[in-house]
This record gives sequence, C-alpha cells and structure tokens, in this order.
Amino acid sequence: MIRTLVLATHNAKKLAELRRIVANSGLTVAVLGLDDVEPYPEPPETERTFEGNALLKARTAAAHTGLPALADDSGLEVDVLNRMPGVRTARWAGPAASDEENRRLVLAQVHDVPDADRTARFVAAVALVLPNGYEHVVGDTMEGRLAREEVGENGFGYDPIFIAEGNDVTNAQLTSDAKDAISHRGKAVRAMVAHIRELNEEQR
Ligand code: ITT
Repeated sequence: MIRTLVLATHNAKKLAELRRIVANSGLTVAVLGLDDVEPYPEPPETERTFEGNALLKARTAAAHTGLPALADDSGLEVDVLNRMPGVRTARWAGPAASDEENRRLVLAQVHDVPDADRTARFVAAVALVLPNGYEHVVGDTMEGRLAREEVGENGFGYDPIFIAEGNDVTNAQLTSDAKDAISHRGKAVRAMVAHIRELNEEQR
C-alpha cells in the first residue's frame, strides 16, 4: 500500500500545486515535501526528455528517503522556437535565471511573431518511483499560445505569458482550481493518482 508520498521538487510553487492537486483528488496519503526529509544532493537534470528527468528526480528521492517518491519535470514548448525551451525551460536565460528573466527572454525571442504563430504548450512528466524499484511515468500537456506581455499575478513561472487554448486571459489570471482543471500538471497528476489507487487495490 502506498500510504506516504514524497513530492520531490525544490520549486515551492510547483510543490504547492502538486500538494493541492493530490489533496483535491481525494487520495488518502500523507504528503511530504523535501523540507520534511533529510536533505540530499539534487541530481543534475541531464536527460533529454521530461520523462527521463522526472524519473531521475523520483529515483533519487526514493533512494534517499526509502519512501515512495513523486517527481514532476515540466516545461514550455514554443512551436516557432522549434519546441524550445523544452527540458531547458527552468534555465533558459542562464543557470541561475529568475522566472522573470526567463519570461522576458522568451517574449523577446518571439517579439515579431504574429498571434497565429505564437502557439506553445506546457508539458509535464510525472514519475512515481517506489523503494522496491517499481517505476511508472505519465505525461500530459496544456496547449495554448504566448501572450504579448506579462499579465496576472497567480500561478508561477511562465504563467503570466501563457494563454491556454479556449481562454482569453493568461494562466496567471486563472484561479488555482481553474488552472488545475486544464493544466499539464493537473491532468498528469490525476492520472497518476488513478494509477496509485489501482496499485493499492491490487495489494488489498
Ligand atoms: P524541480 O526540478 O526541483 O521540480 P524546477 O523549477 O527546476 O523544480 P523543472 O526543472 O521541471 O522544475 O522546470 C520547470 C520549468 O517550467 C520552470 O521554469 C517552470 O517555471 C516552468 N513551468 C512548469 N510548469 C509550469 C506552470 O504550470 N506554469 C508556469 N511555468 C511552469
């Protein structure tokens, strides 16, 4: 039975979203963040895919804590930039870049691109690794386009410059519930929760 989950992220706002989505899914597990466990060195995100990096983070957390670990690797794909920044999204403006510097760089890179060609998507891979070596990864996306300027205060990262398909406001103008209902992370985590329920059922 999976009764505890370590959410293996160092990003406080991503952690808050993961906690919220798991809590709203009704799964009865104790949820820990990395602040609740013995510190361990962060693995470098060396893989070329979101799935690979999510597995790296979850494997490292499971190995160091001895607990079931869930990790999210996510990013933004901008079609006119050949789907970059992709797995480089967190470090797009440099190794220590702030969210604001990253957003500014992406907006500058597409400054002359018309609305119709500003299509982009968020991608998330969510990996579950159990201490017995069991691994499972699910991925999902949120389609949309880049805004022309930053708008809104909610969410995190690139949310102020992303307008999801069907919306005319940025993700940073959505409530938490509205974002979670359509987000790459919301969809992937809910699929993972369904999988965890099945695993727990099998072990009854
Ligand atoms: P961990 O690796 O410790 O989880 P991180 O912030 O480095 O934290 P990633 O490597 O997965 O996480 O990078 C994700 C990048 O994509 C980062 O720049 C985020 O701001 C951005 N991103 C992911 N999901 C997002 C969302 O829902 N809204 C806005 N930006 C998002």
